Formats: sequence, C-alpha cells, structure tokens
Amino acid sequence: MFSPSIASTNSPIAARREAVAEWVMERIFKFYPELEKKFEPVGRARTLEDIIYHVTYLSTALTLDRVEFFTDYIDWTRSVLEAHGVSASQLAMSLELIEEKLVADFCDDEDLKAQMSRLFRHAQKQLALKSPPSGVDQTGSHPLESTAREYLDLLLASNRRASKDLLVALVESGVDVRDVYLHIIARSQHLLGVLWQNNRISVAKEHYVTAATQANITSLYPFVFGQHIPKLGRSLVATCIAGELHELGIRMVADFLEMEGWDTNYLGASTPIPDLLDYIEEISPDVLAVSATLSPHVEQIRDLIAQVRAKHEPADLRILVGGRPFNRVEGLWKQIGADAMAFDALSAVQKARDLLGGGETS
Ligand code: B12
Repeated sequence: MFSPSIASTNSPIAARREAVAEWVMERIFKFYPELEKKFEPVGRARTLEDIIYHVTYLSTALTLDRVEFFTDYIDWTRSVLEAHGVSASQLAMSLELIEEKLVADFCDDEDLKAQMSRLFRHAQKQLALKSPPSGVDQTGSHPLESTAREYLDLLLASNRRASKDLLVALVESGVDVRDVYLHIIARSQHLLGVLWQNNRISVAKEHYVTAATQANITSLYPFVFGQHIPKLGRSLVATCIAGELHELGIRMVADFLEMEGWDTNYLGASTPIPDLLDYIEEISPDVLAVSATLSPHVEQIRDLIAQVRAKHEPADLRILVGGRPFNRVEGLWKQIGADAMAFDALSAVQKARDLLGGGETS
C-alpha cells in the first residue's frame, strides 16, 4: 500500500486526506493527461503524495489556526513542483479541487468552510505572486561559509574520507567543535536541502550525503565525549516526535548539552508517544527536548505535551521544543504548551540552563 512520509493527525480533514487526494488526482489527470504520462511509472503515487501533503498542511494550519503554515508550505511546494515541471497554475487547480471536495464533504460545518475559504484565498493569492524564495540564506556570511561549501562539494563528489578528514583537521587546528556542527554540518545540510528542493540532486544523493555526515559526526565524538567535562547532575531526554525522521538537529542539541556536562539520552528519529512516556518514567529527566521539522508534526508534539503534563508537574519536567516550524512561526512553542524553544543548538544550551533556573525563558 502507498504510504506518505508525513504522519497524519486525528483531525477530520487529515483523516480524509487519502480519499480527497484520490478524487482530486483523477480530475487533474483528466484535465492534464500529459502529467500522468510525463511522470510514468511513479506519476500516480507522486501526485497522490503531493495532494496528501497539501491536505495535511491545510489541516494543520486549520487545527493550530496558523495561516502561515499553509502559505509557507504553498511557497515551498510550488518551488519543488516547478523544479519538476509542474506549473503554479496546475498547483492552483489542485487547490481549487481540494477546496471543492472538502466543501462538499463538510457541507454542514459552516465555521470550518469559512476558515478553509480564508486559507485557500491566502494560498491562491500567494500563488499569483512571482516565484517564492528558497527559504535558506544563499550567500552566508559566517567565516566558515566557504569551508561548509567545500565540505558539501566533497560529499557531492562521493569523497567521504576527505570530508571526514576536513572536519577532524579543523577541530584539531583549534576550531570549536560547536562551530563545526553549526557552521559546517548544519549549514551544508541546509544547502543540501535547497539542491534537493530545486531538483539539482537525486534523493539517493541526498541520502548519501546525510548518511556520510552522520558517520562524520561520530568521528567527532572524541571531541564531544572524550573531554573531561565536570558533570552537572542534570539530565536530558532528546528525541524527534513520532513520524519525524529529521534527526540531526536534535542530535546536535543533545551533543551540545553533553559538552556542557549534562547526562543526555538521545533517542533519534520518530519515537512513538507511549514508548517515550515510559522512557521518561524510567529516566526522570530534568528536561525533555523534542524536535519537529515538518509542520504537521507540531500537532503530535502538542499531544505529547498534554500527555506529559497529565503525569508530571511542569516544575518536575521542563519541555524544550525546536526545529523548522518553531523557528518560522513566532510564539508557536507557547501555543502548544512548551516551556521554551530555542532557535539552534547553541541557544538550546542557554535555554535549558534557564529552564532549570526557573521561570519562562522566551
Ligand atoms: C536530510 C534530510 C532528510 C533526511 C533525514 C535523515 C536523517 N537521518 O535525519 C530524509 C531523507 C529522511 C528526509 C525526508 C524527508 N524530507 Co527532508 N530534509 C533533509 C535536509 C536536507 C537536511 C536536514 C538536516 O539534517 N538538517 C540539519 C540540522 C542540524 O538542522 P535543523 O534540523 O534545522 O536543526 C537545527 C535547528 O532547527 C534546531 N533544532 C532542531 N530540532 C530542535 C529541537 C530542540 C528541542 C531545539 C531546542 C532546537 C532544535 O537546532 C538544530 C541545530 O542548530 C532538510 C533541509 C533543511 N533545511 O533542513 C530537508 C527538509 C527538511 N526535508 C524536507 C522534506 C519535504 C522531506 C520529506 C517530506 C520528503 C519526502 N517527500 O519524502 C521527507 C519527510 C520525512 C519525515 N517524515 O520526517 C523539506 C521540508 C520542507 C517543508 N516545507 O516542510 C526540507 C526543508 C528540504 C527542502 N529544502 O525542501 N529528509
């Protein structure tokens, strides 16, 4: 069975996303038969996945009452589709059809229809504008910028050994390992994302670069765990929310806190909520740090926080959140009940410290 790579939520719209997508896809292919041919043999699955994403992001924007989730997404999806030869007007047509189907499916719910119409109006207006920006600073002004690009070029040329040697040599020459994490590794990953978004590299290449970078991070561990840092007696559980596969960001947060003397427990990608709750019982951390990169996964973090709060007093367990949606939508962390957010791994250290000092931090 076809399974989209963004987790669904409990909202009535998200629950219908597959059915809506089937309905819309049939009509699009009737109108643009060349699209189905162009992307054979994966065209149907890809198109279905795209429409499922449109509906999922729409649903999250409605649930969290944040127009920006949808308009941001429309900018992004437009640039991805255009890079694959699908025009903004074809996307506009998909949105019209999604609206038509949802209005029919939820014809009794006047409030929902009004909210949806507002979002679709915003999205269509956005689509009428000229091409959207990539979302990542393309120039970069940090002194390590050219080294980040050199590092990425080595990996794009499948030269993993040289890429590792470059990182290790930098740290051995006295560059702070945190700067290597943020200004070389994170930066090159963000640039890698733009290459993927613009259809300049294959998915396989993106996977390769990321896998190699993860291995390279491990080569830096003597500089992270090997130092004799006094232990602070504070503990952290760090994880991605269920469904979320982007794990490097939260790994960096955990490693930065480890370098400050925290006892860190890094769980990696997509931890199911019930298992995470059991793990929290077992470890009793001072801080729980949770990451989401895809906006729809913010809903899962909100549900997790509600479940954690039902069991633990805020004073006993502080919750720090972060990742792409939190960096882009102001006040989102507060709206979903977290204690703080941090923009990157460096500021996460300060936020975690402040949280245990008491009070709200952002
Ligand atoms: C590598 C990668 C993947 C890999 C991830 C593998 C892995 N093991 O992690 C794989 C192939 C799995 C993947 C899959 C997908 N990806 Co991807 N991926 C990326 C990429 C290129 C790099 C991610 C990364 O490593 N970043 C480096 C880290 C260090 O940066 P960071 O995450 O921003 O983290 C920093 C801060 O945000 C913050 N932070 C992060 N978490 C937390 C948590 C806390 C508590 C705190 C305080 C701070 C904090 O601190 C970090 C360090 O400073 C990004 C590009 C990008 N801009 O990030 C796209 C990107 C995120 N992916 C994207 C997409 C669309 C997808 C897919 C939907 C594609 C698909 N159709 O299958 C799937 C979804 C999978 C899922 N369910 O999660 C889009 C998202 C666009 C959007 N509008 O949401 C991006 C932006 C690419 C792009 N430019 O278009 N992806």
